[in-house]
Amino acid sequence: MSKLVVISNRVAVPKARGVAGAQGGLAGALNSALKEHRGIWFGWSGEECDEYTGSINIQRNDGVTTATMDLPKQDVDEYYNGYANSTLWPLFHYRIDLTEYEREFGKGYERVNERFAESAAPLIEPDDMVWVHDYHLLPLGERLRARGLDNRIGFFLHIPWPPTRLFVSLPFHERLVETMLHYDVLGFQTGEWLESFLHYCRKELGATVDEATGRVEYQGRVTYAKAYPIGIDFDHLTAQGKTEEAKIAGEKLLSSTRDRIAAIGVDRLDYSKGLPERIDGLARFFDQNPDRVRDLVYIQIAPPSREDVESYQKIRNELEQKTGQINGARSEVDIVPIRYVNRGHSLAELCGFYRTAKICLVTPLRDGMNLVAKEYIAAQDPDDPGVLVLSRFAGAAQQMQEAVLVNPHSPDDLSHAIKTALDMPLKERKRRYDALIKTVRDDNVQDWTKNFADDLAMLGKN
Ligand code: ADQ
Repeated sequence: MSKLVVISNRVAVPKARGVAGAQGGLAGALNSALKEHRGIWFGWSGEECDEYTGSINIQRNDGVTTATMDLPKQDVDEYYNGYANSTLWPLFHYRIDLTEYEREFGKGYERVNERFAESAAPLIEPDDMVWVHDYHLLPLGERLRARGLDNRIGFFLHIPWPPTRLFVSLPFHERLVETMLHYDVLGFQTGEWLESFLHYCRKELGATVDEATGRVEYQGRVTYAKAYPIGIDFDHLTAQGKTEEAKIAGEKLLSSTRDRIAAIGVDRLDYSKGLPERIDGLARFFDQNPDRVRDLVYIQIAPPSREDVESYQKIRNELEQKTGQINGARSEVDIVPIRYVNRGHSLAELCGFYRTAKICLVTPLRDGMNLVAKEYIAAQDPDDPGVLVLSRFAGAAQQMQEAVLVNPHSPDDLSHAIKTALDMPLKERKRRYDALIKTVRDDNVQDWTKNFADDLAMLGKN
């Protein structure tokens, strides 16, 4: 019987939900997928070793088999902190100004992808389906093919695909995309990123592209590219929202905000999430509505991430400074307008916070999808739902048009959206919630997995 082999940079076991959350949406989504399919999840352990040995550590946890390998420090510096997080991540989030084009990073990236292929190949049997995840492993499919694997191999990109004009600034961009065309199925979060990818294939590679079906033919191989918007594990989240832990967290927030409305933001501390811009928007709101400092308290939950990368240290400092400035200018003895919490929380606690907060600000400058937007809606009380303020530039905005949509670069737009949310009558809150909950509940992570796996099974053998 064939099995599913999932390969991603990191592996997170189901129990470590708090940790998984801090690592990003990928972990939470895959836990559900792996429980459903008899499968193996392979990736880097997160540990550094003195020398690469190729040995892997296999564990069985809660119905999921995980296999991990350690990487030497040079690999972590060049592949993970380097090419993945200092080159591809900023470039794919349209931040060409932050993108570092170091030759050594590229070499490390190729070397580690080869190590992934070498260690994963023995785990893969002839009929298995292989599902590779995210920007760390774009060339892995080609590396596995070079080892003689003709399995169905699919790839899903969790982050945006940039417009061709930005992408061509990457040295060896053709080579990178050529390696991707060794996958059978390529998944993107939204039609927008898919369109950019197909445009690149046609314009820069001269591939034969059928936009209607996503069929890309290049050098005798066929790949199908399609959009699969990721969702949340709705049932799991709803269950977490009913726990005692969620109740206590919600009550704690409520009692500490007293008669003020709580607005919340929950983001990894990342420049793509538009955090300083959000604080500017709040400052503008308080400037334009000085009498409302007593109405609103904003809670920003932002666990640090990728702290070895310089641009992440900068964003942390910038956020701390901005929060300090606005609190310095606006606080009263009994009032602090912004609370900044620099750590992770369990999903149950987050659910409690989401339900208590009457406004959620999800305002990334660019985001593949953004699961916080969906989690917030899922956690609401249907009889008294809160308001989601959502960036137009998050992938989630394509499915969530009934949110209050904003341009996160504009402090005036943000200020206006906050005011709209604060003053929104119950009837309109309910109307918007009823539309939003539908997509959050129906287009969930189980569907996402099934859609991708079904397509891989069906389209993969070409
Ligand atoms: P991320 O950039 O990490 O994921 P997102 O989709 O918002 O972004 O997922 C974050 C996850 O981390 C959420 O599930 C959230 O609950 C959790 N989280 C955030 N702060 C937390 C905290 N303080 N404590 C605990 N958990 C916390 C990438 C892409 C996204 C895409 C996902 C999934 O960048 O665009 O939506 O993958 O594909």
